Amino acid sequence: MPTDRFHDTIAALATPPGSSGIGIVRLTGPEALIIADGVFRPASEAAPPSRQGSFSVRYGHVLDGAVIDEVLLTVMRGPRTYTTQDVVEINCHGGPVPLRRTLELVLRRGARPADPGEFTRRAFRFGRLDLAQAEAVADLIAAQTEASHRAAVQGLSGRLSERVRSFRDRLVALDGHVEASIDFCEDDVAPLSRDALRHELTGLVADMRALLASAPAGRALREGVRAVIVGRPNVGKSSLMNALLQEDRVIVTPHPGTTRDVVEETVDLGGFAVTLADTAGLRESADEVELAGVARTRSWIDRADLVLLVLDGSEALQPEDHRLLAETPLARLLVVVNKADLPQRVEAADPALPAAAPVAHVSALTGQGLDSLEGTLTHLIGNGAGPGGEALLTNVRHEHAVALAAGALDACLAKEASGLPEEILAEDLRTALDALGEITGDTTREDVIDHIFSRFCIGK
Ligand SMILES: Nc1nc2c(ncn2[C@@H]2O[C@H](COP(=O)(O)OP(=O)(O)OP(=O)(O)O)[C@@H](O)[C@H]2O)c(=O)[nH]1
Ligand SMILES: [Mg+2]
Repeated sequence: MPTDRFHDTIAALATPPGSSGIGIVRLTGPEALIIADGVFRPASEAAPPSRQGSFSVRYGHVLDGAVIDEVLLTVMRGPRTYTTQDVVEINCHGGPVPLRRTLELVLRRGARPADPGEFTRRAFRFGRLDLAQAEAVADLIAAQTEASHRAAVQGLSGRLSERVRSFRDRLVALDGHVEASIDFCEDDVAPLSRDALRHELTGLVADMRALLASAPAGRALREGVRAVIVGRPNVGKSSLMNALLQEDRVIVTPHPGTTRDVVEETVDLGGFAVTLADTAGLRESADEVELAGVARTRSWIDRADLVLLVLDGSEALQPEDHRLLAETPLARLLVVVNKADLPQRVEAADPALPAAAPVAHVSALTGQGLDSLEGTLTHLIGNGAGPGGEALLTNVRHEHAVALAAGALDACLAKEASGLPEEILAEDLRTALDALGEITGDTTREDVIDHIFSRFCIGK
């Protein structure tokens, strides 16, 4: 997209088509105020839009010979606007006819129809948002769940961009020192000792890897997490489900085989949207209905992000327990030893429990140990990172770029260790810089930027 396109005036509907209380025609660009003057007549003796104060609203009419609509018109003067250019928003009645005719009128007066995401693209082009923040705007609009909404707000806050920029600043400084060792003409930057260079590189890689470690938490925030509760009959799976949901959602009875079908419910655990699935107890000899439930449970285990394998701590482990312990992939396994309120036959250090999987001792009946179980769960989901505070990688494109940068610095360290000259090291530093610039948009190719903005709706 040629950049001079950003210096003409664009207009679009900022609200969805159809009928609504109000609908907004939005304009931005150098001619926005002049065009507004031509279509809007303020009520009483008020000044026309071009002489209206910034961030003020006027009541009046949109006219095309005759009155098209009774509206409120807001003027926002650049540079402190969304696009950094003058912005005019006309709040029309939200019917298709007044909106269409108002839009047609401003187009006739010299505005051109905005491309999808062009308002935000201007915000990016003129430095009000970086690319990561612009992507977060699209994510915010597309967010369907509380969790994905939270991830988008996080991105929009610019915390990730700040973190990435601090990496870039350190790399630029490092590159300056390395260049100085190559070319002594630079008089204001001192070359760095190899020790200091190694130290700074190692620190940078560690910080980048720490950010990369937040990617699972970012993904979990954006997409939510599926946790399946499995175990043999009567161990207290449904009781655990109810305890985690804090409501009597599923039926609990003293009879094995109570739950016949999978029951799903989403709960907020430590800021993550966790979809819990209570399943039918797994055992070999069972009736036809139960067997069908068992088959479904197995497919749930295959698709879950986490498997909560419930054992009855008041009984010795049985062949079904052993089989489940052996069958569940360790990386996704959390062992829950239930009925901690009863005398225990399964101890914390029971050799049958896999040493590499976390084990929680709880009582679904009394609530004992549930807080600690929730803590373990959110820790597992977020890989140690959580939705608050720190910057998170919530976007695969960003994750890929940080991994590329960290990889380049690893390569740089390896070359340094084998005594290669600064000229060679500088190449890796520049690869890392370019990779990081992909996130904020400093080095992103125009076609990639086009693709990112093509996902936006018109009017944003
Ligand atoms: N003492 C004690 N009893 C419990 C606890 N958790 C569950 N129970 C009891 O164990 C029995 C079975 O509980 P459920 O939650 O229905 O067990 P389930 O694993 O869902 O059983 P199925 O659906 O048949 O596979 C019920 O009588 C519960 O009250 C616990 O922590 N302590
Ligand atoms: Mg049950």
